[in-house]
Amino acid sequence: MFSQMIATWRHVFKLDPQKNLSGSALQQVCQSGTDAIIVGGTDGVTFDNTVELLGRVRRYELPCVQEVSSRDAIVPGFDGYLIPIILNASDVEWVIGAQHEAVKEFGGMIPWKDVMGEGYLVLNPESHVAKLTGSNTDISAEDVTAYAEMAEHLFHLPLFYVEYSGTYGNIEMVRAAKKGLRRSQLIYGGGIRNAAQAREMIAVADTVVVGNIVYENIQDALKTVKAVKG
Ligand code: 1GP
Repeated sequence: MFSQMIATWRHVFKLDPQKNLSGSALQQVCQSGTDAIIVGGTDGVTFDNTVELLGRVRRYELPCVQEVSSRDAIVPGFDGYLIPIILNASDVEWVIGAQHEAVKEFGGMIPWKDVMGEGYLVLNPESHVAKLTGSNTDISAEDVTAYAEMAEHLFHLPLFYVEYSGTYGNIEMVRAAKKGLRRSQLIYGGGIRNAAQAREMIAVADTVVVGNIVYENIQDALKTVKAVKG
């Protein structure tokens, strides 16, 4: 079951369908011992480039899930689907609007047992996702704890994602999120570029997500797996 599978994840790589990754780098990523591949990105994600990346990852045995950012790019055949709900977005489109449109369009075809909502907190003001969603990133640790409590107790979201996409985050903010959670799984992603950073974040978060460094320095990316999983 999707929710049971995701609960075991400690380390995942997030691959962007718009970016180029050689066959050899993809093989190393998929055979690194990471728990899963998330396919997703903010810009330029299309049905075609998502299908292509899914097909390449499917040559390996690990789970592959899609993080949906555009309803036009939803591709059947993933092991599961993650639906971001941007809790600190100023534009309601990214809290409930885009999701509503997608459910209206695909309702009867959605395999709900393979779908999970992620309460996202976007904290890097320079990131594409922060700009796109108008996220309010100027918030305190107390705000973060309150968002986490709301995600778990009001919205019953199984996943809470502290997103610093593109920059390494403030560990105190991750601790503040953890403070607000009892059952929901805490995911951290953003700017992990080496083993030490991965180790620091996994000491607080339940799961760490490693993205950009895969495309910049594959060897350093691979070292984050061992740092997290030992
Ligand atoms: C992005 O949280 C992920 O959604 C990973 O971030 O690409 O900065 O590693 P990076």
